[in-house]
Amino acid sequence: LEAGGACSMQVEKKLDNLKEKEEQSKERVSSDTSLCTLAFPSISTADFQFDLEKASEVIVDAATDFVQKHDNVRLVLVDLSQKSRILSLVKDKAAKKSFDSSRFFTFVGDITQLHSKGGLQCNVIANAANCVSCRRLKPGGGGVNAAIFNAAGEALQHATKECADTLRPGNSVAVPVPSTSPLHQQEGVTHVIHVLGPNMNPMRPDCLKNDYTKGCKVLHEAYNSLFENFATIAQ
Ligand code: AR6
Repeated sequence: LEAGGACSMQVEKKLDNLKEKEEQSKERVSSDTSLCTLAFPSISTADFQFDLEKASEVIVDAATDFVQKHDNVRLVLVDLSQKSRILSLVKDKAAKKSFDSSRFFTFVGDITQLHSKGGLQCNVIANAANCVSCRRLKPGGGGVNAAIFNAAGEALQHATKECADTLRPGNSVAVPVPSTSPLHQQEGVTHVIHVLGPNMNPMRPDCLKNDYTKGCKVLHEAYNSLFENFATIAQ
């Protein structure tokens, strides 16, 4: 009986330690507001059906390269679920590289509610853009594009139209979020960067038909373009 009691005490202590560590990491993440932060979804890996393993390599290469070259910025890969496979692949691959993990990390949450629900302040968020008709930037579609346009309201549609109408795969465009937008007011997001990644879904335009040599090149270009646009905003 006594041994059992000691055992459950040990388990409780371990749980307390874990909770404490979780709280500390949340505090570290939310308090570090001196760094300009970009939150981005995994481009092309849901509706556009890009291979997750290959995408995770591109993300880790592009992101670690970027944070090593730029001071005072943070990159955060976001997905909706704790069980997200792309988040765990990226976390595992990033852990094998030696770099400052407070400047590139993963986070579970809705990219449109990171501050209000997650306690994570991000100045800039990226959108996996909906260009399914003629590469034209527009609201709707599904996934993260619909979520961002819904959260930002009409103001973002108008602002997007002023900056660009179309986008080619591998490119991105930065759009200032008007101060009237709820995304600006409630979440503190000043810019949305629309990114168009490579498409492997035969039901969508410009399908690369499993050509991963071209696909990885275009995905790399998409992340480089996204990060360069972010660097300009962060300056
Ligand atoms: N917050 C964070 N991550 C999200 C959210 C959200 N609210 N919603 C989705 N994700 P996808 P794609 C993650 O399909 O593959 C769209 O319909 C999701 O789990 O949005 O580049 C557009 O209209 C995944 O990890 O983008 C385009 O036409 C990631 O965001 C087309 O799909 C990207 O998923 C682009 O396809």
